[in-house]
Amino acid sequence: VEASIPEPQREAWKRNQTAAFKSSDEFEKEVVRHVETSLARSMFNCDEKAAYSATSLAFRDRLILDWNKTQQRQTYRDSKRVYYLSLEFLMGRALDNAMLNVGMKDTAKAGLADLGFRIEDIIGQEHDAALGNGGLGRLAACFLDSLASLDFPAWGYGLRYRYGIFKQEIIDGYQVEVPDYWLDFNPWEFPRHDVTVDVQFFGSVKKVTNEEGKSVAVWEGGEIVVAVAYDVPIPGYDTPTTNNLRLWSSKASGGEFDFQKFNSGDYESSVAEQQRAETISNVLYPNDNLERGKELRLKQQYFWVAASLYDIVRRFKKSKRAWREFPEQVAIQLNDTHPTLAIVELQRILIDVEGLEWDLAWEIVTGTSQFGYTNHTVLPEALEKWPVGLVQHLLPRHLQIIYDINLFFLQSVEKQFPDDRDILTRVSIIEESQPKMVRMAHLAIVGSHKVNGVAELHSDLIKTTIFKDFVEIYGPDRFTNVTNGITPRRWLHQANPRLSELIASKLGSHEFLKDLSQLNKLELLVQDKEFKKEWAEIKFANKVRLAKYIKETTGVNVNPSALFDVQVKRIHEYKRQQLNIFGVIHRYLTLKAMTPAERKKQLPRVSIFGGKAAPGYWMAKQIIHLINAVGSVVNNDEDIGDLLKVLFLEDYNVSKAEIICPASDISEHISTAGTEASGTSNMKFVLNGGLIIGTCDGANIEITREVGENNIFLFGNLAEDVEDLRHAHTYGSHTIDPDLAKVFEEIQKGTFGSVHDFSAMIAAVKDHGDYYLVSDDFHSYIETHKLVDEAYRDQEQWVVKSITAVARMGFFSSDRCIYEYADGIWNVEPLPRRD
Ligand code: GPV
Repeated sequence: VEASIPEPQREAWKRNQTAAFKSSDEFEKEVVRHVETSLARSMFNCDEKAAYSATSLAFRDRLILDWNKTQQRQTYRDSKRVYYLSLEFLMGRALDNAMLNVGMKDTAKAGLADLGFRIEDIIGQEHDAALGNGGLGRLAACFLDSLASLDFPAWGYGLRYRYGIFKQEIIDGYQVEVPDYWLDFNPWEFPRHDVTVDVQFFGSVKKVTNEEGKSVAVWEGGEIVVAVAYDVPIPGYDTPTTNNLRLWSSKASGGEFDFQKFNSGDYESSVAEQQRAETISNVLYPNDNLERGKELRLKQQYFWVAASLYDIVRRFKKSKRAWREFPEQVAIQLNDTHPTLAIVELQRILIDVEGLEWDLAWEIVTGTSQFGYTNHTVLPEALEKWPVGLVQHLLPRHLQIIYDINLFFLQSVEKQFPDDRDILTRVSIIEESQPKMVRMAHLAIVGSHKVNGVAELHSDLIKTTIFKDFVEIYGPDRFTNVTNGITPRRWLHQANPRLSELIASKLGSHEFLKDLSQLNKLELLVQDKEFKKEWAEIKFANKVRLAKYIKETTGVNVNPSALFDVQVKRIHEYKRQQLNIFGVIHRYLTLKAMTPAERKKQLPRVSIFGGKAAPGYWMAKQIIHLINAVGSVVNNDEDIGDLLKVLFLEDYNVSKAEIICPASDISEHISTAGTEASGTSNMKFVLNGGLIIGTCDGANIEITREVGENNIFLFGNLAEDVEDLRHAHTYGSHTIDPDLAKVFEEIQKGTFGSVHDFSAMIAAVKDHGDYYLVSDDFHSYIETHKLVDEAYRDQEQWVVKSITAVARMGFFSSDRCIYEYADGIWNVEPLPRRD
């Protein structure tokens, strides 16, 4: 590449190469330069926001230098790349992460102090990048961190939503949604106005005969929306590798058509067209584990998939390789079924644009290590289906291709199972319902070479329930498991710096942050008095920090010596925050029934909740209301005092999780067995020295295997018994647990206000079959909480449990996940810098 540039010019470029800052002096210079030029301010009006902006720009400049070199290296080496397609990337804040990953936080701290700022205040200025709902989006963010940290040539592709997940306010105990407009100043993105893709919608398909006498499909008419790339640098930890997250933004194609309208005085409608185009990337759909089948959502999906594939193909074509080599150069991971149209779009490009024959094209599309599909749920309401009519209208050519894919697929199934008519109906990509629907999961399985679940139980469940027929058809090898993980950089080093430093001091280095299995050496120290003392002190300090935050945001005083019991995650009936709050009410009633002398012997508890409800999920909103209603009674009851406090923390997000996770003693992961695919916050809490109370569900099972049964509190019915229990509720006699019945009576007395509001929650258990088994698990839940209390009284032993559990968490690093995907699904190698 270099050889094409004449020597003298090359010299001039080299002489003037931008250098990254190395000292705090150089860093300060950069900050001041950005304050004075990029921000047009000065010493006299540089507030914390401006200092944040300038600091971020200084770091962004640094990242871009590494980013350029990484991209050059990847292009030059022309090795296989991974493309992670996700509609959600829940990144949180970038500055602290960038400083830690490039190893310059101390430098920045000194520099900022010199200029009169405290680094924590500056970090706190940043608005979270909240382009995701919950676990699925955060998993994508952890994977990007691991991919870069392990030097994999990898790109993330997503949408640049103008509005991320809404901001939650609690008003009179109810959730109120406020738009999250986060783009007014975002120093972390690079607009690439020169990187655009035209994306077509609507129109019709014509069959024409080409010069070679072949009949080909031409998709014509409709409208064009332009995708503009915005690039976000993703720094790896302790490596110069800096990967790219490319987010697409939609804008109108200002073509001749617009001008005609404009000239003919139709200004308003040409503006309206522009606005319509821009709505595509306007807003993140705020549903977690739920698909509502909105047309705009399908538009988002195709817009993002078409732009990303065009980009991927464009990059591949630069290498001048034959199409057959595409699966050797490109691995595409589908984060749930949202990007499934990529399979159809690639087939369309190959046959309609590149002129390949169907069979050859389909061989490439389904090639080994081409598409992988990750499933994240078995809940039927979350499985995507699109009405055939809608797909026909929006993407007429794609519907034809889907029908052809289905035809060939069903023909082969028919050959394989000639005596089984029903299997065809069951596995068809088209559901013969009224209206007919396209089943995206079926399309994803047929088009991918590997399908994975996200924890062992979940991966077994998909093979035996929702995708059973496909195991018969393709054999068990198409299905695999990759248990989720989390990045220890953000979730230990960044969120809990003191614990990270203590561990580093004992292990002799920070290497464990890149090889988390090294934590196991901590087990040798569980009897070290001094170490245990420091360990406990750090947990206490983290609880003090959270108590301070609680005081500031809710006005409630909590005692940091109390047992902190945390459940933070999206509000969902299957996650069972209702079980938790019913348990809290039971505790309250138990305390109330005691004499003051008995009460004195009880262990103080702080019950902390947080999480958003989808705006249209009425029952989830009632649960939030009940939690707040219970809090306002319990927190003001003088009989109770410090013995029980109930808090709902507003607007739970990534940056708040970084304060909450390190401060928990016990956290709740209490989904109905078989419903939570994996869960990842369970891992975050244990990695920070908290224990968990949980059901035998998702990754809880593997956490138990790793940390040992003595270091976790399990309760409740097993997944294998759920179906029978549900059946018995509906067809047998259904009796409610007596302790739970007392809780219901208390609510119905009006102790917590609005009886009317809470009646539906009670009816769901009493009258509507208790689908989530709240009553079945209640007794076991209460008994297990008693064990938690007892165990916590023995602080010495509790700390031993805490250390032991952390020491055994190495498996849950997202680095381990990435190695498993790279090996078993993508067939890609890392590309470290050769110095
Ligand atoms: I489907 N998940 C999510 O956050 N949103 C969704 O729409 C769907 C799944 C979650 C699962 O609920 C978690 O169990 C899992 O840990 C996470 O995806 C990552 O795999």
